[in-house]
Amino acid sequence: MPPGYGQSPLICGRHRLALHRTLVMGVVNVTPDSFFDGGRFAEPAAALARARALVADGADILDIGGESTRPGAAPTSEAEELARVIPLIERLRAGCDERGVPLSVDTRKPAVMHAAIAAGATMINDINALRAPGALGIVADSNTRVAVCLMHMRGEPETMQQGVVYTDVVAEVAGFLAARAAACVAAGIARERIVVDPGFGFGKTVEHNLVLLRRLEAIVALGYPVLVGLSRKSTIGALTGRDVGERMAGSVAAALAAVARGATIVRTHDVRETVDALKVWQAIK
Ligand code: HH2
Repeated sequence: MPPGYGQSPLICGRHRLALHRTLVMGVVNVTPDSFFDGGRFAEPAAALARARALVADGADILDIGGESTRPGAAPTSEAEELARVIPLIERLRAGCDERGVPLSVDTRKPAVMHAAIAAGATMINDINALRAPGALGIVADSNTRVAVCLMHMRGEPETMQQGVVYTDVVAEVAGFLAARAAACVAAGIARERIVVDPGFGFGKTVEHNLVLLRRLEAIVALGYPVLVGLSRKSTIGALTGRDVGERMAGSVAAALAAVARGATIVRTHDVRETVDALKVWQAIK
């Protein structure tokens, strides 16, 4: 592990996020079709209330998404995604952001990244790791020095679970993330602005996800803070036999296993329960 890992805070626009304790990223999906919360917070008032509730529950970051990327999901148009997320970011900026909770936007579209930064988002969470033409430049050029989460995904959401084969999933994911982080640094994005994520469930079988989780240290060894998103995903369903609405306990267990292996940011729908679990974890540690 490089010297100083975990010491320097994550630069997230005007925020500096200390990484000596695990951070919890609360998910707000302003979509009709997300696999867990789709349709529940699609109306502006419901999304705003949800975001405020997650902050009250202890979220360190809010991740706002306007496109479902669950397996099989059809793409959302740029205009639709902008209409879903930008007004919410503008409304939240005045409330949550002033209280020190950075706003992240979960998007792979450069135009949404650009508009979200202008509206006050200070983190870009891109399941496509800034591979879309123009995406790298938007993050690199942002005067506000937004943070970026680079996630590994094999294929596209619509087809990514079909015929997935890796020779060595851990080596391939780590190699991809190292290359994308290097591309960011070469474009002028400081290391302290970069987070990496193995992308659980994105073009991976249950076994791939388990191997990645078991050997998460290989991703941590890249020297960037590691974000994990296992919340309510189908791997938890496969292990517990539970429907999506009943996967909270399994998700918290998986989050703790990831934290034990060095993850520093946990992306979750269940902020209150995850925060409690981490408090207990931290006290014992
Ligand atoms: N998972 C989802 C979406 N965005 N971003 C990162 N960095 N890591 C993840 O694991 C991740 C992510 C999928 O979850 P969700 O947003 O709840 O569902 P949907 O894509 O259906 O909106």
